[in-house]
Amino acid sequence: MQKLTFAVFGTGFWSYYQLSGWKELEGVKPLALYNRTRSKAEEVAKQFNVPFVYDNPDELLEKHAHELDFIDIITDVDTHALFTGKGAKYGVNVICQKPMGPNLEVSGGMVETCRRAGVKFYIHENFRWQAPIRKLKEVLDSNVIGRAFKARVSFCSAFPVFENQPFLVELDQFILTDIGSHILDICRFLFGEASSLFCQTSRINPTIKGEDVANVLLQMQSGLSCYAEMSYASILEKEAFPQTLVSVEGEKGSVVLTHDFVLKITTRHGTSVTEGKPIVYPWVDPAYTVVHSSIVDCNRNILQDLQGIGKAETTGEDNFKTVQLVYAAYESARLNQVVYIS
Ligand code: 89Y
Repeated sequence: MQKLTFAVFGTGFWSYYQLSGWKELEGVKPLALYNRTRSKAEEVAKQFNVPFVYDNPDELLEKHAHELDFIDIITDVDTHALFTGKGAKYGVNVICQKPMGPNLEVSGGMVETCRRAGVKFYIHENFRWQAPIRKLKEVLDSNVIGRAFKARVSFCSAFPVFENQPFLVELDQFILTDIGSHILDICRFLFGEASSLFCQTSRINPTIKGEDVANVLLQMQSGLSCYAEMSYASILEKEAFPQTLVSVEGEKGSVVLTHDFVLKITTRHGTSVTEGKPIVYPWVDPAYTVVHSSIVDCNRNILQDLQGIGKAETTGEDNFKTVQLVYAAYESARLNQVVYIS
C-alpha cells in the first residue's frame, strides 16, 4: 500500500510526540511542516527528516495540497478553526488536536465546513486509547460486574502543567476544555451518551485565569450515574498525573482502575487483579507515558479509516458530542442548574 502523506501545522511542545507517534506506524510519512516561527519548524524538520518547511500556511497548501492525504493540526485551540478551514478549502482531510474549537459554535462550524467540503475530519482524542482505559472497557464488556449503575471517573492532580504548556494559564475556560474534553470523552466511551449533567467549578490557583476544579455529575442514557471529577489543585498522597482513575459498580460486582494501571475486579466470589500497562516507547516523556503511548493507538485508528481499512472512533462528528458535554458543563455551572443534553 502506498504511504499516506501529511503536513503538520504547529511545531510546539506536542508536535514532537505526535510525529514520534506517526513514526511508529507503517504507511504514513510527513512531507511538510508549518510553524509561525520558521526556526522552530526547521529544528523539528531536521529531527524527523521532513523535506519542506513553511512559515506561511497558504504557501504550504498551494504547493503541496495535491500530494497531501491529510493535515495534522497541532497548534493551540485559537487557530484550530482557521487551519481546519484551510484544509477544507484545499480539499485535504484534517486531523485536529483537542479541544476541537474555542467554543461550541466554532466547533460545530468546523464539523460543518469539512462535511460541506467533502473532506474527512478527525479529532486527535487519545485518552480513550490509553491501555488501562481499553482494558477497563474490556472488563465492562465481559459483563463480569453485570449492568453498571454507578461510576466515578477521576483526574485530580497538582502536576505543574503550566510549565510545559504556558498558554493554559491564559485560558478563560481551563480545566473543562483541557482535561474535561478527555474525561467526558472517556465517560462517553465507557458508558455511552449522557442525558443530563450538573456541574460545579472553582479556581484555586490564583495565578491562572480559568477554573482548575470541575465536578460533573452525569446521568447517562443507560441509567448509570457518573461522577466525573477533575482538578489541577489536588495535592494528594500519591500524584497520579496523567492517569485517569475509575471505579464502576455493577449489579454483579465492581471494578476499580487504580494507580499504576492496576485493575481490581470484585464479585461475590472475591477480588482478582489485572493490568493495563501502556507500551513505553523510547521517545515518551516519562512524566506523560500513558498519554504519549496512546498517541500511537489513536493515530493508528485514524490512519486505518483514511486507508479505508477501519473505522475511526474520534471523528469530528463523534467528538462534537464530547464538546457539547464540555459546554453543557460550563452552562450548568453558570446557571447552577441541571442541563439536559439534546
Ligand atoms: O493538555 C493536556 C492533555 O491533553 O493531556 C494532559 C495535558 O498535557 C495537560 O493537562
